[in-house]
Amino acid sequence: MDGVPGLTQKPIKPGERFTYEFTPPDAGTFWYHPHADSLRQLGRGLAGALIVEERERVAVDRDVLWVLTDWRLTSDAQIASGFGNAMDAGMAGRIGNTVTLNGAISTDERVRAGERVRLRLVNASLARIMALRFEKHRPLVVALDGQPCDPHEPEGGRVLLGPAMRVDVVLDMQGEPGHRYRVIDEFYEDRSYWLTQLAYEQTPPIRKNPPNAPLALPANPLPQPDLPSAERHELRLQGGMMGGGMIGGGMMSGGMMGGMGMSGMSHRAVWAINGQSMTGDGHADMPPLLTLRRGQSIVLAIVNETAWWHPMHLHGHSFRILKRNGSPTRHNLWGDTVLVSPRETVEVAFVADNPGDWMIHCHITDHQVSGLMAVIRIA
Ligand SMILES: [Cu+2]
Repeated sequence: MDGVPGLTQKPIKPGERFTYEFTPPDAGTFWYHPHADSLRQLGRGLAGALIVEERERVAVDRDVLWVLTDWRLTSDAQIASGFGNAMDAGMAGRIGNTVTLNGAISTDERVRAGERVRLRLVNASLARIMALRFEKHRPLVVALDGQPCDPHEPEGGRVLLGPAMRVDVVLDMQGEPGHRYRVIDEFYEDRSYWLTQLAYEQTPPIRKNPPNAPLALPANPLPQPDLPSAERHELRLQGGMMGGGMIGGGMMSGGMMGGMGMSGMSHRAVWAINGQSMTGDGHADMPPLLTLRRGQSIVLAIVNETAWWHPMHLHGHSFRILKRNGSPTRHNLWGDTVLVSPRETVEVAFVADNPGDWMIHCHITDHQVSGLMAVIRIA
């Protein structure tokens, strides 16, 4: 049920219906969106959050969801045309000019002094990466992409969220009643803006000090990869503008260049993984980049040879985030999307326990449809 049309399931045609039936193995914050004509359908807002609750009650006063979506709007507030243009494809993707919180522009999110909130952040944008700073507050990250981690303060106090990423944070509302505190997104230099404000009610604090209850979420039943016996593979991300290594014009193997996707929208290949470019919505007839044996532990080294950020998403699995540029990560991090900075190498590990054909792709949708996508087969 984490499929891709033409690969693992048929697209749902206009007027048709399809019932998704599955038992979610893991509690956490997830989301869903189409993988057909992805750029326009997701870019026009066809996405939603999927929350799987823990069996045990989590000790917070409120559970709050913020689905954050970036839009490129015209001056009369219509969705701008020009999806899939070459500039967006080869650079940072279709970054917009308006960010909504649960579908609307927000100036105030009401909170109560003293309360402990679990805030589920979902970045449902096509391309915008976010780095959220909570003025005078100290968010603690407790889960990434639905998977619990050791509670920790994010680096620099900023919650980093690439497209498709989810971060659960715990926020103790230790501000003053009646005051407002900005939530600022400062990922892109010189283009910071405030997303909303934590707007405190006038009422006195419901408690003086943060509660003592443990912050760690109950574990999910994830299979631990066996690192000594793990099979190692490298995925080299290539292409884009300004990166050196521009692709195109016969350098790439694998064919399908500029092929028509299922949508009929043509996307030129400007990115590649290990020299292969899968474009559009993917191609059922393109051979898998990797074929893995079911049950095998896998280490994937994702090597970003480009000058751009890439949130790399694997379908059908969650992986452990092991290393960044050779240094072990802390806080026991798992995810299904890992944000890889320019020239960075990130190592992830997982057990290939879910048989089938699974996409791995950049979740900056312009990058995905113009070549930064591949199939991993688990047989
Ligand atoms: Cu990308």
